[in-house]
Amino acid sequence: MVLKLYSLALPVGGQGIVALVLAEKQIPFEHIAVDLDAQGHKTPEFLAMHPFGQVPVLDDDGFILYESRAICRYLSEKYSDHGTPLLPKGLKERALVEQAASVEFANFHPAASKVVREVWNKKNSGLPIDQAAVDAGLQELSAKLDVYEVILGKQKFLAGDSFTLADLFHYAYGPLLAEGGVDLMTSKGPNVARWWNELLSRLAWIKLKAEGIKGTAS
Ligand SMILES: N[C@@H](CCC(=O)N[C@@H](CS)C(=O)NCC(=O)O)C(=O)O
Repeated sequence: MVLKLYSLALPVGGQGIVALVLAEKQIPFEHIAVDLDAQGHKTPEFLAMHPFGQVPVLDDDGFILYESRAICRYLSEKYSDHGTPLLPKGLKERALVEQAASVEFANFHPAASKVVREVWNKKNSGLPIDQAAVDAGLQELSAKLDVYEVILGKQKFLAGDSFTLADLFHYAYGPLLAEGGVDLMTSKGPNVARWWNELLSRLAWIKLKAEGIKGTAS
């Protein structure tokens, strides 16, 4: 049976990275749009799949998986021979991807999400922006990107010289910074800018941004 992805159609946050893995790997899937405004993620049926009532959720022939990064890892393993390789097979190479993925989750994501909550979520909902929270988030993110600048001065991507899942996880919140008027990803330093521009120019991402999340199963 074809994979089913329950999510918003907008390729942002967790559903953005899951949809990007599906696109990079050219995996056919059915998209089931969940209407958060109508509380579609809080129905008993949905909560039976995801006890926290969030999107995205993957249904692989009855195997239900939630948490976007876990879904990305699952798909990258299951479809390791399809499309773009995202997880190296060697023990040490894989460990370096997990190291960089942990850095994204423990360092980049918490800092970026503080900024995105203000400049993207609140802005789009018409809520007042807390400038002190923006400034604190920017200071934290800027310090994290200083370290990225050093790492990316020595290698092309975060886990070495190939694009991997560790880089891909940054599409969850990274693009929302610029959409919220924050240019840190390209103004911080030449190495971060080169890496980020390379990520933004990947064809799978450009297509996903232009078209939104659309099922590809015929
Ligand atoms: N850590 C989760 C975060 C999921 C998440 O925050 N999803 C948002 C939409 S992008 C959501 O469902 N929000 C509604 C809610 O939390 O009630 C993941 O990566 O899958």
